[in-house]
Amino acid sequence: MDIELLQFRYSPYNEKARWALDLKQLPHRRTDLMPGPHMAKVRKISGQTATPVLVVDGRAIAGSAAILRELDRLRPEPPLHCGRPEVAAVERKFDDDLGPRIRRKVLALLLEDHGYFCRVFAEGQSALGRTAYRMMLPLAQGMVRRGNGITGRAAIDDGESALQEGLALVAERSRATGYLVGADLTAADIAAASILAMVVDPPDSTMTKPRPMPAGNAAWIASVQAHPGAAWVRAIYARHRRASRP
Ligand SMILES: N[C@@H](CCC(=O)N[C@@H](CS)C(=O)NCC(=O)O)C(=O)O
Repeated sequence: MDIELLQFRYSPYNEKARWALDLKQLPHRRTDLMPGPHMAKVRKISGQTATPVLVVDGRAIAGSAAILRELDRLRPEPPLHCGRPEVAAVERKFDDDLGPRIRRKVLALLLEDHGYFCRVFAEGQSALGRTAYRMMLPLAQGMVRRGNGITGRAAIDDGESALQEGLALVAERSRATGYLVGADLTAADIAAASILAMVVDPPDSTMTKPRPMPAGNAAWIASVQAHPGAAWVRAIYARHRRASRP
């Protein structure tokens, strides 16, 4: 079986797909794309532009939830329990509601420093690719803002509300067993931890942002660390996400 993941290195939805591939130890290739220039290639392969896209023997599967379901089918162990309604409901809450809202504030802060934005999103590219990306960013940033719904101050502030809602949700749901649904890791934990990792920034992980970091970003990350929900994200990463390759 030939498996390729078309991905952004720094993205919670791509992190979900990588996490599942790593847990299931499925041999595969990863192709790093940069937000913006990725569009033509991803559209050609999958008919839409969002990453991650998993290509299995030439068949493209788009969307992290669909990818996790497919990986559970292809390699059932360890199970992610994607078919359980409660797992799917928590995954959907993070994927479709909290994730896009939190991401608006994450991207708005990253766009305050174009050099840093490029470090985060163009890592792993050739020197030429990185330079070209840095040069096009002043023009491309409008597209990033529009594409992600960053319409102004209210949209950015709403990202903070969504973050607090997500942290409270995982702190509450994980109290009994350490996991969000039942007593084992499921797609619900992977979705929630990947999305909250954008701000919790678990140390030495595939979602740790490069240092040094612009002050605004560093202050935001520092402000959440004492929350029990952030402690849960760090614990899930330490226990279940040992991969070092983004
Ligand atoms: N619901 C989708 C969301 C995927 C998504 O928003 N991907 C972003 C990166 S975080 C992307 O590729 N955006 C660029 C685009 O849509 O063209 C999923 O779960 O995979």
